[in-house]
Amino acid sequence: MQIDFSQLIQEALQVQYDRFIRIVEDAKHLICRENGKTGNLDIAGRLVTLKSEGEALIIGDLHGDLESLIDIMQGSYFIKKMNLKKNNILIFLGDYGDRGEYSKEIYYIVLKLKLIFPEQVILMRGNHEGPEDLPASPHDLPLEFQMKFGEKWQEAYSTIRNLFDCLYNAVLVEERYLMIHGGLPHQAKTLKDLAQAHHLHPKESFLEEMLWSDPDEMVNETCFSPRGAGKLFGKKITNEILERFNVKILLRGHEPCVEGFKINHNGKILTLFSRKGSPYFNAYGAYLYLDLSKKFEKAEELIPHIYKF
Ligand SMILES: [Mn+2]
Repeated sequence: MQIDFSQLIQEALQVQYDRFIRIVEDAKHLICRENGKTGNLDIAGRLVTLKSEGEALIIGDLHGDLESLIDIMQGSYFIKKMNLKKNNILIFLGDYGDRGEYSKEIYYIVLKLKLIFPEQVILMRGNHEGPEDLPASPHDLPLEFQMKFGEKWQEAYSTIRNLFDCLYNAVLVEERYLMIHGGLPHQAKTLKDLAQAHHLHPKESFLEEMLWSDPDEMVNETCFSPRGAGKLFGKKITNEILERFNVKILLRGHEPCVEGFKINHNGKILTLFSRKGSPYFNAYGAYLYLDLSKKFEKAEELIPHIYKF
């Protein structure tokens, strides 16, 4: 389908309550029911296994920064590429809203993209889309909804919260990558632990760690995170878990990076942060444009495929 991205932005900026709710509801029905093979995606629980063919555009945290999303979509020509080939996949690593003032527009745009390209867009869950007992702070989305939708804001808010429960916990590209918003769940044993992390929560800490944890160079195994949720995890955990799932590199978002990206744990982790401006310090945002058929051993080899803006 041909879509005009600048028209989609205008639509998002002007959207009224009824249409917003309809898009969120439609996306919720679509995403929550996704199961089994759909195009190049193979879905089990909330884990997507992706074929190692075609290309992927991978976008980190946006946090309400509409300008960065526009820069990425226009700079990458990826909508055109999705139109050309069904195996070109757009992946968002989560954290669409809060902090910037265009949270609702970003949600609208990514959900609309999912509805237009159902087999080619993967929306992952960030800690700002987490379960209600793990609230992220600041959480500006309710306030944005109040200003935009007036007294109907609560209905809009509970509708989008239901959708959050269906966003994806993890994406796996066999023998290559594991994608998770925050970090590696240090006691995960099977792919089912990743796929069912939301159902196992809060009994098991898998989901909390996947949404909230960060890699740390000083920690050996795990330790308490200053974020108050999730953990800091060390190289030993990274080596163990990546080996367990037979992948080389963890691709994640969650942490602001001065250059828009950073590498941890001897090239086994690449962090992407795809928004700029206040309240963060990073001079660049970055995204990754990846040929999924190629095998890379270390995150350093991905640097030529990272685009900074
Ligand atoms: Mn985050």
